[in-house]
Amino acid sequence: MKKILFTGFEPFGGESVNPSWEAVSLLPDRIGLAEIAKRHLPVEYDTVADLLRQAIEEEQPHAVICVGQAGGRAVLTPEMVAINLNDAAIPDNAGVSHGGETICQDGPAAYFATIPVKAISAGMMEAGVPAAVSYTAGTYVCNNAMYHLLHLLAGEYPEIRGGFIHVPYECGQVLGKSNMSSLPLPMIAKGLEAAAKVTAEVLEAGTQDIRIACGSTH
Ligand code: PCA
Repeated sequence: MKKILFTGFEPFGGESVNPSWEAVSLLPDRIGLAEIAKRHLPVEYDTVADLLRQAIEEEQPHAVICVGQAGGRAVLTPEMVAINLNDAAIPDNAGVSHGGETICQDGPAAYFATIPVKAISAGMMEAGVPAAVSYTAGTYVCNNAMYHLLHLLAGEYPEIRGGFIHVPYECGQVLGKSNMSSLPLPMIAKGLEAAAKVTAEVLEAGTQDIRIACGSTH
């Protein structure tokens, strides 16, 4: 049995729900070979790193998958990479704004996810959930969280895998927004279930080379 810690965010940007947390909270406690733990995160640049560290210490997971809303995207998007940059037009929920600062002065420019991103995307589609690998998690709080997570894991918990999945608006959020993509919440949750299943299978198989786990051919 492998433990996977999922996180979801609170609402931001004038929304009353965040489908990331709504979907995470729908996940059962067991999915295939995985035991599921969950945490709710604030949309704040400065608190996420400590909260992730605390959750990892408490739960001792084998993998951490953070989930966030990417309003306007049409499909679930497992993220391949987090970059060392905060740069967003809107402040976070604590009122903090960033306009082009690095996240970690002593950190690398980017980290690749260490969950099997390509296999997760394929597994979601096999489960009937539209998905695509994304190569940008943006430069707001989600990318910041993914970068902090991967920086922490690389430095202190190299045996724990980490990554991020962006999800579209859920249907109720686009009432009154014209031409905006959305998916039903149960479908978003089903996609996250597929992600847990694939991640647990890869962990059980003990695949050492993440490029193989990612399904890369080079
Ligand atoms: N989405 C935002 C932050 C929180 C969330 O759910 C983002 O993509 O950065």
